Amino acid sequence: MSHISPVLWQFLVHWLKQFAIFPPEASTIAPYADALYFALVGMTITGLVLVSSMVLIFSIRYSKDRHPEAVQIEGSTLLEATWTLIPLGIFLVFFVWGALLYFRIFNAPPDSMNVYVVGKQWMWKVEHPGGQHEIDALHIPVGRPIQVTLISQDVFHSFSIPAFRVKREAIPGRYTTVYFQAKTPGKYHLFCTQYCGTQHSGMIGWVYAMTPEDYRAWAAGSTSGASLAQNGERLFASMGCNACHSGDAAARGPSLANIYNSRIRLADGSTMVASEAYLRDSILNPSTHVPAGYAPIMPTYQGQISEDGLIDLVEYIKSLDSNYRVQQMMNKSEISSAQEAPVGNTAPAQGVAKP
Ligand code: HEC
Ligand SMILES: [Cu+2]
Repeated sequence: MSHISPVLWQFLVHWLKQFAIFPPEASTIAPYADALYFALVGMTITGLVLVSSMVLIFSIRYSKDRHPEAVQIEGSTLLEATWTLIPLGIFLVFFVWGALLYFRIFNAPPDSMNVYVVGKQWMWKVEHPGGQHEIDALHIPVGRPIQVTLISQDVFHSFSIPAFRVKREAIPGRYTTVYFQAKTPGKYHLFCTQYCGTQHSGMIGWVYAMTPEDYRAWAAGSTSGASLAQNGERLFASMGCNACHSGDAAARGPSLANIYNSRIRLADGSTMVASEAYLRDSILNPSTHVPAGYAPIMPTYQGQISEDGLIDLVEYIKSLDSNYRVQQMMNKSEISSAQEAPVGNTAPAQGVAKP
């Protein structure tokens, strides 16, 4: 088709690729999402052609000129069964196909690297485990599964990277996650796709997918010197949490070591898994789930800690898990060996550079 006009053709290809109508397939999931999308469009067009050509044919065949006298046609069970069962089959195929894809998109592999993203009127704040902060930008390595843990500081936002075929709501008061793995290094648009106030349209940013080496260099160069867990440790001390959570048996609050991902027995006899959401909730609403054997004396910290601070505290409590500590140490040694030179007395980026 390029003989029409090379310039026009180039323009069309460029426009389709660069703008939201058909962005590049830059993540591992993108071709699968597109396959489903095109199959749906294809089926819809087939249905459209089928129905409109039948309308046309019947309106000619049963027109007033050919059939001046109306004739009542009684139903046909076979015909009705056919046009019920065939579409039912088609819809079930799409249901199963869509569900399988959904599970793939929302279940991050266990080895994925977690990045926190806080939505806020009108910006995306990104926090890497090594303590790198970014606004309206997200640096990630290609070829590695990335899990984004989202939360909003005010209203509903929606985190969308069209080139990765990823979209997930950022909800106030609740962590949601989404996962992707970038394939091609490059710069991709990041949008908020939920109307969130007057400057919603300006809530855009860039995702920088980098080679693992470039990413490692970036992570080492942009660290603020303290990981999220280290910031959390500081906050834990300054907010007086360790007055009650000192870890020894006589303390008024339970020890927080190793509680992450463990099953907590509550005072009412039920149990709960101490997820990120559980930890965040325990700080803001301590009386909602009280662990067995403790009096509900912890004060609420509602309105006193920002979402960023809560992320730091949650990461700190997670770091009290011995396995997590080991993992952090391993990442740390990997990053320093990758740099081949120590970075003075600032702590190297932790937990970010596992290739
Ligand atoms: C006055 C003492 C006190 C202070 C201060 C305190 N806590 Fe607590 N905390 C408790 C007690 C008692 C419980 C268990 C009963 C409950 O949940 O109310 C608890 C429960 C928790 C839990 C849930 C633990 C579990 O095993 O389910 C977390 C997480 C937690 N606190 C974190 C914090 C953080 C973070 C701070 C500081 C911002 C803090 N606490 C400050 C006394 C305290
Ligand atoms: Cu928004």
